[in-house]
Amino acid sequence: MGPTTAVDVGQNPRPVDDAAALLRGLTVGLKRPKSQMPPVRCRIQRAEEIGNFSTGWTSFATPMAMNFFKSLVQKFAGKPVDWDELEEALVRSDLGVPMTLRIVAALQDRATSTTITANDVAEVARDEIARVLPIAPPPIRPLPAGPKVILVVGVNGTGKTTSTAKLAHYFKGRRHTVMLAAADTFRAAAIEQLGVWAERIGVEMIRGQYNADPAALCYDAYQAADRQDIEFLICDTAGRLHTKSNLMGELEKVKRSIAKHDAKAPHETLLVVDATTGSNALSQAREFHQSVGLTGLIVTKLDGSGKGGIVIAIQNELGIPTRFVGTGEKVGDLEPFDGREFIAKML
Ligand SMILES: Nc1nc2c(ncn2[C@@H]2O[C@H](COP(=O)(O)OP(=O)(O)OP(=O)(O)O)[C@@H](O)[C@H]2O)c(=O)[nH]1
Ligand SMILES: [Mg+2]
Repeated sequence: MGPTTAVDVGQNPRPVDDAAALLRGLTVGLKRPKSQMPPVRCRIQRAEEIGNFSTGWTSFATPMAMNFFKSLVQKFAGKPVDWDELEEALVRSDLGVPMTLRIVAALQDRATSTTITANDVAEVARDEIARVLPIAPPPIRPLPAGPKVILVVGVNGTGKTTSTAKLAHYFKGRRHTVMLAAADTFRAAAIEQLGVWAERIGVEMIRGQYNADPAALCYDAYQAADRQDIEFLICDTAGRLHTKSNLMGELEKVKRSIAKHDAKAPHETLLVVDATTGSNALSQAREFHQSVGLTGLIVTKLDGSGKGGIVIAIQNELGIPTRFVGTGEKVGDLEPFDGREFIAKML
């Protein structure tokens, strides 16, 4: 691979805390200008008044999405809350401006004659989010013939390699055959990292030379998987900044080379986003989707972040469903996404 195709392994993009910037333009979409909104103040109840909405998903070290509402409650407990504060809290939870506007507008409809309680906020938010999130996105099943190819993409350090290994473990645990392709050829350590996982999980990994062309490697990996009647070929790729067009072009080339074997391959292109990067994940999803056409997300690091709003923002604004969530560093810390459980946990 020549220098023109070198993969950028610069620092992870810093999470852009642009909530404040977003808020400046927030009132634009409200049904009524704030000056005409009812003088009713939003009284958020204490946590103990709200009850426990948590169900299932016990594997989270921190009950991640509960934090969304808990922090809202803790912030405003026992004092009146105004619309500005409520909007800000919603935007800061990474739900995105359109979703925030939707929730606030629905609350406005209730606010004409009564005091809004925390229960109203929870109920309205739950209803509006439920309208957006699919309950269960389509499961990933093997094809009748030929390997199903899953291309794992994303910016640096989001958890691609770990998620590739977790997926292999997940499918193997369901008695499927799996092969890995170490298509992050830019760093020798990346090939080794996936190699260690492959050995631990007990799946074959196709590797190339350090600096080999990832498109050629994926092409070869498909042939190997097809020859061995493997059901799932999972390709780990190098981290790349979504803003660098040459790096996105390299990914398009990987897709084209796999499609030479099967026009529908890769059958899944999953973007790995780190939940802690907040709204930056939305722009990553937008750029990757435009370039390579995503079929879903793997949202990682939900265990420690206390944030999950990005799942909703990306579904709402880009229509890309979350397929799996990463809930820790261990190989078993991956779960298929379930919208109903997610909402139950969030509110
Ligand atoms: N807590 C937590 N850590 C995770 C999760 N997924 C990945 N990590 C950690 O995140 C770090 C980066 O993971 P990698 O899988 O190497 O990330 P990557 O996207 O392949 O990184 P590059 O190849 O350098 O772009 C590692 O320390 C992982 O253990 C998760 O769901 N929860
Ligand atoms: Mg990696």
